[in-house]
Amino acid sequence: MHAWPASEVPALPGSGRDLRIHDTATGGRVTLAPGPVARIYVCGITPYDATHMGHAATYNAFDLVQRVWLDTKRQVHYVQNVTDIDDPLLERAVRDGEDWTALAERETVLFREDMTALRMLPPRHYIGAVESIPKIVPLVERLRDAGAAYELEGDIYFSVAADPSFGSVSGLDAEAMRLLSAERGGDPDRPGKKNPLDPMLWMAARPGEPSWDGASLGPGRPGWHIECVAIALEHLGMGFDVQGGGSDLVFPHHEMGASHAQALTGEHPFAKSYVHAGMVALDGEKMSKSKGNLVFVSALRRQGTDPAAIRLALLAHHYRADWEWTDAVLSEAEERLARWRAAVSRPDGPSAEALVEEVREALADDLDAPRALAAIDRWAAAQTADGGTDPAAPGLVSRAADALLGVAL
Ligand code: 5CA
Ligand code: ZN
Repeated sequence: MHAWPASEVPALPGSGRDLRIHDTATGGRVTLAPGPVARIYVCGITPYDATHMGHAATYNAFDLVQRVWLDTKRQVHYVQNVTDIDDPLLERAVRDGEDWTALAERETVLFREDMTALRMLPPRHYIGAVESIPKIVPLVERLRDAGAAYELEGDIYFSVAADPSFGSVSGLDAEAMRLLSAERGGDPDRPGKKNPLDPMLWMAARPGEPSWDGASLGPGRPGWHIECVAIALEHLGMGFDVQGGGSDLVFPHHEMGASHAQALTGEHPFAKSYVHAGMVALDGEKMSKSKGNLVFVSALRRQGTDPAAIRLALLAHHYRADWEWTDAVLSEAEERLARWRAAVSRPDGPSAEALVEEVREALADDLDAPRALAAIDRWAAAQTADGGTDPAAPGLVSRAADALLGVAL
């Protein structure tokens, strides 16, 4: 699949700092030390509805990771998937009497437009689950042949017992895992499984549902976790720097993905760090396509909301916090955008070299975007109150907001 166009990342004087970030697997702060090419995999959308503020907040967090790395003069090898075949997508297509491929295509097009408008830097590889099936099938066969997977009434399950480090991403106990598995696409109560937590790798063709050639597996379609593993291994390999997504993906998705990859390769770890964004809520509940309590990026854009204001609304919250979308969040962001634009439109201003370092330091410190915004707020306030004499300052602030935060002033 093709991704979306990259917005320009202005060059800044000096160099950024290495990122210290919260790693779910160790439960603490780690200093990432990528090579000259940093490698990141971020789980993409399931395209059965439009991009909502929760998705946008999560992609904003990983866009900041990419921008911090670019500012350290590294290249970034970013891979993102599209879950373009899955139960909820098929259910929505049936509900609306629409062809599932047309639904997935339409929502993916809209997602690309939203990401472009929000100045999210595109992945180098943007890969669909369906186009990856020829890569997935041999992986499932290998797991089965190695005894790490077994058949149950034609379906193939992964055996979590095959990975000695199973549990090391989420650190959850068996009971918590069982509850989350039932909630998030697993089938812990299906009789005949070796372990209730074992996830499906390959689902034998069901009547009336799409299926693909599975070679020795028979016709069917892939399980969710193995899709992301196949794409990550193909384009990044083992031991990449960051596996990212929202906190609802910690278990089972990222736990199972790590176990699949570790059982396949005999190597550990799948990713060097696991980074998770908090959940955005609306009216007290997690924004989710299944519940329908959604604020869409595209709907706000259609109403004429400046995408830079949407981006500032996301940046005003720390990526690990759970937070609530409200109209006030957006209007505060619109006011901030107006203040910043007024401040950078003057011919000179207070010197901004120290400000750039403050923004760099805030982002390197577990992506503390609210602290970065506060620093720019202070510069804009000083500009308004006393002005300044540095003719380079407004341009530098404008370039820093764009390069480091993706906000075009
Ligand atoms: N296709 C899978 C990942 S392989 C998936 O989870 N798709 S999704 O469309 O449901 O979510 C896309 C991304 O947005 C995921 O990283 C998910 O964790 C994140 N996300 C979903 N809802 C929210 C929310 N309310 N707040 C923050 N992030 C969210
Ligand atoms: Zn995924």
